[in-house]
Amino acid sequence: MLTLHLPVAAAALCLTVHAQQSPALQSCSEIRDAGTLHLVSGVLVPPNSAPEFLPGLVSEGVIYDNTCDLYAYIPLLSGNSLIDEGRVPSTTSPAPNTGTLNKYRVTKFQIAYCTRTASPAFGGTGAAVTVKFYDSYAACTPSSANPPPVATFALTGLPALNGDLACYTVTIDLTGGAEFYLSADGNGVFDGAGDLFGFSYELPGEPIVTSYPGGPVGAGDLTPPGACGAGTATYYNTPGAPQGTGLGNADFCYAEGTNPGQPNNMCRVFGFGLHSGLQMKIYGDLADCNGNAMPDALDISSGGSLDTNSNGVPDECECLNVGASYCTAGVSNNSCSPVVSGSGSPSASAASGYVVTCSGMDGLRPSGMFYGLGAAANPINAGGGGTSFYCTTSPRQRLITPMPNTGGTAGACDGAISVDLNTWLSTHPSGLGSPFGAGQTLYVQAFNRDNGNPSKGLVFSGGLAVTLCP
Ligand SMILES: [Ca+2]
Ligand SMILES: [Ca+2]
Ligand SMILES: [Ca+2]
Ligand SMILES: [Ca+2]
Repeated sequence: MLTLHLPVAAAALCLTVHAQQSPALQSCSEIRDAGTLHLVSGVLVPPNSAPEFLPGLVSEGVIYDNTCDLYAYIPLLSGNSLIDEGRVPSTTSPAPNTGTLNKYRVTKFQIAYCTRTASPAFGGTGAAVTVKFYDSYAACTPSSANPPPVATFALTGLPALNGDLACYTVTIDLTGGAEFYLSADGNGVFDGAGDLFGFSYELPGEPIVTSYPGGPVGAGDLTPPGACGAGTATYYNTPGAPQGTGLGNADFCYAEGTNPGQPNNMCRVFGFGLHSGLQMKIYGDLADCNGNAMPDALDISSGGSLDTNSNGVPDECECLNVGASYCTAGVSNNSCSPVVSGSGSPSASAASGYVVTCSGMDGLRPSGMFYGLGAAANPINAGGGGTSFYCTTSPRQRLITPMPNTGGTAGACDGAISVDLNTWLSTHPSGLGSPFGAGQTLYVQAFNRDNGNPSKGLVFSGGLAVTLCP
């Protein structure tokens, strides 16, 4: 048992300066990293696990870091809570704390607490910590003076020891459905009006032992020995710093509740040269591929962006040109009418990944597929009864040689051919229209032999206009 339980020297000093207001800080020399609790599944992943067990988002970044060690915690009686303040910067926040988003999708947050509960291994239930987040929080005011919390997490069964005081950090992973949104600078704009957010700790059921229950761990120190920069250790300010003092966190917090065993319903000042208040680290999803300073996930969920391929990326950021049908398909002697379609993403550089298929063809017939550089709709012997069109301008480039068999069944319309256009383009650098580039449109058409058909003994599909992605 390495955790100490001694008043820190600073707390003694505060007795002479802020005797009526200072939270009674208690020492906690060791804080154990309990790992990451994936809230949706309930799985607690120990620290330093193999990366495959902790699949973080590629775009994830720290949006708030108030973890500068004070090696102290603030005893908090059950029924009471402490509300602290901070700021996550918007795009209008002045340098060096300038954000890239005006609203953040919170994916994780890290709490730190000391507890005197016992873990299930010792016949207890583990620690309980309730955390709430507030938009536009007015510093050092009661929760009732603010809008309702934007998120509340009543965490139970958290790591504890045998009932002796033990202190932990736990990262709460919200991915998979428990994420929430926090407004940057309170309302999305740095304007001095409600620029802060609030977060509160409550430890319901924390037993009182030898005068001091557990409580949230304190953090924040702008002066030596901590000397953590305000706003640092975040994606926007000194990302490499090991820890920071939370941006916008002033040297107080608000204590509220119904348990009269400690000063309550008042702003409590820390004083004694330390800073800020309660430990908290918040991670957000920084993905903003469309550059509108709003989370892409929100763009999609709000309907502002389409995500037709359900990959979580707004479609306007992707190249989803599956091809556009145009022109008219002919009809064969067996009443077959071939149809071309594309799947994948046509690319001027990829080696594969965009397949053009012609289906509905006469079964077991020689066939072909080609492209031209312009769209057309020129009837082929319409005066003689032909129903097919040339849907591309000349010249035309054959895509499959020799003529492939359509397969399927003789007399049925179940023949089909296909070609990966990306593969063809990348292996034919001098093909018609080369060099191939993004934005270039190719016009694809297919046909099969149909002896006796007025359209030169052939039946043609309609056209497929394919615009190449990079
Ligand atoms: Ca504001
Ligand atoms: Ca504070
Ligand atoms: Ca966006
Ligand atoms: Ca998409």
